[in-house]
Formats: sequence, C-alpha cells, structure tokens
Amino acid sequence: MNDTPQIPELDIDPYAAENLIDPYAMHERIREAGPVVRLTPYAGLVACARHEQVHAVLNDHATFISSAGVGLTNFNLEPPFRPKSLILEADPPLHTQTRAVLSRILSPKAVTQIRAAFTAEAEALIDRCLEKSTREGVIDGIHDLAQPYPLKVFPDAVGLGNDGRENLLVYGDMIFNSMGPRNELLARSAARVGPVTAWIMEHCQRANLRPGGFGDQIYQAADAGEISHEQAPMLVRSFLSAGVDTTINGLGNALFALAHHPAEYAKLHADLTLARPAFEEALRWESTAQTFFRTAARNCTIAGIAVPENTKVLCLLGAANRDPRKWPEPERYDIHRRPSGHVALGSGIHGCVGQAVARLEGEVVLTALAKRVQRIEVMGAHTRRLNNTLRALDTLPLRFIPA
Ligand code: OVM
Repeated sequence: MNDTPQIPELDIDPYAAENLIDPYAMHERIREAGPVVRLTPYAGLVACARHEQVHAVLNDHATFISSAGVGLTNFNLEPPFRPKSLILEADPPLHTQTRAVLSRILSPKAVTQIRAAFTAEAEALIDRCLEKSTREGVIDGIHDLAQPYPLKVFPDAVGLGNDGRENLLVYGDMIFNSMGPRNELLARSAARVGPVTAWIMEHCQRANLRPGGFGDQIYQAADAGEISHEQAPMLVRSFLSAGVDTTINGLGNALFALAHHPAEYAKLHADLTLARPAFEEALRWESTAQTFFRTAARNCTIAGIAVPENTKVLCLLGAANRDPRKWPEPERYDIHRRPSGHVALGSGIHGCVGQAVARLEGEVVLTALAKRVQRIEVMGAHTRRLNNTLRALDTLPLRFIPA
C-alpha cells in the first residue's frame, strides 16, 4: 500500500518556441494534471500552475527561497550569471533591509510626486501617436507607444541622462532570458549584451544620477546608514533591470487586449475611471512576467506532495491568473472584473516593489488614450518577441480613430 500522493509527470518544455508563442494550452495541461507536476525535460524541477499553489509558494518565503535564484538556474549548484540582486535574489534579513529602502522610494506617496510629469508625457505621446496614425494610416503600438513611454518616464524618474537609454532594452531582455534555460534565446541576448553591462553599472554610479531622483535617493539612504555605500549601485541596478522591459510589455499587452476587445475599449472610452481596472485586468489576462522560480530550502510539501530540498519550483504566474478554480470565465478580458488576488506582480514579501509606479504608468497612458481615441483598429498581424520570462510583443499595427 502506498498512500503518498504521486506527482504527475508531463513531457512539456515551457521554453519551447510553440509554448512561448502561445502558452495557454500548455497552462491548461499543467493545471489539470495536478497541483504540482514534474516536467520531464527539466530534472529536479517541479511546476505549479494553479492559483492556490502558486499563491501558497510565493507566500511561504522561508520554505521557498529566492537566494538560490528566481530563474531555472539553482545558484546552489551553478554560479549566477551576474552578481546577485540584493532584493530579487535575496532572503530575509538582507531582503528586509534593501526592500525597506526601495519600498519607501517607490511608495504610493512618492508616486504622487511624479504623477503630473507622467501624465503630461502620456498625453504628449498619445497626441504624437494620433497625429502619426492620421498622417500615415497606421502606427505600431509597441515601437510608437508602449516602448517609448517607459523608456522616457522611468529613467527620467530614476535620474538617468538621455543618452544610451536603448541599452536598457538590451539589458532587460538579457535579464529575463537569463531566468530560463541556456537556449537559443539566451545565447542571442548574451551576444547582444556585450558592452551594455558595463554601461549599466556606470550609470548606477551616483555621479551619473540626477540629485533627488530615485537613484540618488538610494545613495541618500546609504548616507543615512540604512544600507552600505557598496550596496547602493547594486540597488540602482535593480531599478534599471526591473523598471523598463516589464512596464513596456505591460503596456503593450494592455494595448493588445483593448485593440482586440472593441466592446471593452468602448466602455473605457465612455468612462475614463476604468483606465486603472482595465490595466489591472490586462495584467491578469496576459501576465507580463509569465514565470518566476523559488527553491525549496528543505524537504517540504506542496498540496501534500513531497518536494525534496533544493528542488526548483516553477510558478506559472500566467497560468494561475487564468485558473478557472479562481476566476470565472478566465479567458475573458473583462474590464469590469476586479481581479484582486492576481499574481502578475507576484505576491508576498517579493511582490513587485515598483507596482505603484507600474500602475501609474498603466493608468495615465490608458486614460490619455481613451480620452483622445474613439476607436482602435487592428491593421494587421502582430508579431512576438520571444523571451524566456516575458510575454512580449515586437509589433502591433494599429490605427487610432480620433474622438
Ligand atoms: C533586480 C531585478 C531584475 C529583474 C526583475 C526584478 C521583477 C528585479 O535586479 O533586482 O523584479
């Protein structure tokens, strides 16, 4: 007799191109196979795709640690590809200390101070998009809108100069590919990243950061003794790693959702207070960060199933956000849904520390859009930029019909 629940095994590679292009069939297979499964292409890994288990893993940071890496690579067995992030790839007590500093700099109160500038930039950008759409008959939702916006407002807020900001795109692509396997995508990113890493670290130095910006505020925290001066540039690096590619694709995916759901867009156009909930629902519906890992710090269980110490635990955030056990009609993009409890920004002590800024960007861009644009027409097929972690569009041809 054996009453220990057995763990289902599936021959699925989440990083195969077909699954990166369309992950939803794979999500369903993993979710329906069990609360925790093994994926045979990756020995020593378990995967959770149901909301309940993803949420439980993310909220037990003592058992499911981050300091062994939040990608596929186990830093207990293989060295990290760059010095570890002092917040993302850290556990308490280090994480508690660094998180407190970033959390204050990015607090809802701090966000009230950037709101006016972020709003003005959103309105100017949508005006430029409308003008181009009228003149040329088509714009690209990614290259004309979703990409330039965060690339302007976030580095401005951090206090970076204007030159070389495209390096942030190359770096972000690399970071999020590095959380997957050593596949072709990672190799291509690594080949492009060359001098970019040095550029990033150079721009983490205080002398290159505008006094008073988010970056400089990290150094002020070091001056105050909350963190060390050695830690300061590494925490600026976290801003530059996590603050651009994420919001670009959050906006891109929200634009995609609205463009493909004209009835939902009409509701937003009629009631601008729906901008924030429409962005939130887009995060649930098409989760920007599809996956994060944790590592079991000891022998433990998930849903009663034994998970050995040092096992990598793949949390499929995008799958949890469409789990029918949690969400009625999960495939529907519904801007009247209030998707609280979605895990697109994580959950628990590592939940996105920049979420107030991310939501501000989503809100002001969708507000400016809905105010000026009566209707969005899809002008052709979109293309995807495949990434091991991010759900990313490369092109999204649209026409904006003015209000
Ligand atoms: C960091 C970092 C990098 C990528 C993502 C992230 C989602 C953080 O360097 O701290 O959070």
